[in-house]
Amino acid sequence: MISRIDLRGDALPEGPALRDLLPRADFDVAAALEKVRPICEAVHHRGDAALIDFAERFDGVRLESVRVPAQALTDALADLDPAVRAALEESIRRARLVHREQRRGTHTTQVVPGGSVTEKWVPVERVGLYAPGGRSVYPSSVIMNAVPAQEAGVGSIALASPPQAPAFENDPAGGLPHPTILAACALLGVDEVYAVGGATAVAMFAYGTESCPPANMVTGPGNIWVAAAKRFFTGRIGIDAEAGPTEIAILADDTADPVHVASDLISQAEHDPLAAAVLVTDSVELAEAVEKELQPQVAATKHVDDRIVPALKGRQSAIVLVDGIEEGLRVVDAYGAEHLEIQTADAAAVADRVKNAGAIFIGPWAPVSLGDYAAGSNHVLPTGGCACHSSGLSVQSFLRGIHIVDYTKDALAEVAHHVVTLAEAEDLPAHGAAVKARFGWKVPEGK
Ligand code: HSO
Ligand code: ZN
Repeated sequence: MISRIDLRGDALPEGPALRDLLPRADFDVAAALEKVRPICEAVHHRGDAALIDFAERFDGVRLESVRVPAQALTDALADLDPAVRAALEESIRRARLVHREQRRGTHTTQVVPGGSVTEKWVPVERVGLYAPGGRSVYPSSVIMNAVPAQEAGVGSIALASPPQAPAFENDPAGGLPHPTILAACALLGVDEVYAVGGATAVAMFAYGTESCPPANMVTGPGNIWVAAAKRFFTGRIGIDAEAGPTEIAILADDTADPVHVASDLISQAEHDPLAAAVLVTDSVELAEAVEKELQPQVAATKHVDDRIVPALKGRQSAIVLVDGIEEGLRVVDAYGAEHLEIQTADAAAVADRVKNAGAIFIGPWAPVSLGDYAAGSNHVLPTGGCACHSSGLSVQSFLRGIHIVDYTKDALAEVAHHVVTLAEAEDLPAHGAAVKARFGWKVPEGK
């Protein structure tokens, strides 16, 4: 069901060589880029008409308009199962608690008397959120994208999600995004919604169309086409990340419960045949018990043949055996998992030493699925090893820091000779002249 990589015995290699020993899915965004280019160009040139044609081709429904009427959101919320509504509301409440505290205030540094630099944080003006349809209808992801944007103070938030094909003639749900996505939007107060999917949604937000004003930034999960479209527009708009298939790594010792470890590996394998489930352990007994435990748990769940089995059997998943937790830490740092669980003795102390992970889950009572829905943490996290340089989605993702430089004449005079010296060293005398011009073309005496 899952392969083993045995790194015991010899000393572990360093850096990239260690990374090469660890499993990872192929996720070739560059190849997909060429295919999304004509789609993006069509949206650029033909606007809404292109979106409507692509919806017919990809989603099997001919839309009259891509904008979802407000009434559809109200209806979806009214029809939502009350238990799902209560769970979504609690998820929103907890996410708000955490994200509200991420807000940064304006800060001024007095560099010298009369010379200060203030950093003010300004929200992105307009953001387009994407919520996939099809296999991944995740209202929880709508929450994880909308809450940090709202808490950052983004003034204009729109959401796109693919229209559903009508299930029967005159199906009222045909042509609208999935009803739980619409209901989540209603709960969050996101009322500008478009029935547009995949790369075409990213293109709509990037260029704008007759119905949809352009956005400054696009965030949200998606398949490889969404990732490719985000790469296509990088530089023109802001993006969160090119999210790849989900990953769970678990660092565990012989104190871990194999039933929990197996269920957590399966929980993320459930997302995608390319999802990665990696157990790093120094305990052969645990490895064997987990291998044994996977069988009955997989047999008892859903999505077995299309996602879980291919994900666990894929080259991206493995049980990695190491000589002790010290080595385990090196392995999980080299891997840089999107989600990392620590199931060891003294798990908090071990977690404290981890350098690379999107999010860390400590001990037996913090499974990744808690974080997926209701811990208050964000579940939009760096994948594919990007955790070594990037963070998960946060309020900060939607803010720009602007430096405000405020110097008096005396404060400028004090440092003018350094500015002129550096300008000359860089062969940019006009830079120096811009300072000298303020002092009768002379360099003031420095202190
Ligand atoms: N684990 C996914 C997020 C998700 N799980 C949505 C359930 N629904 C990526 O972090
Ligand atoms: Zn998940």
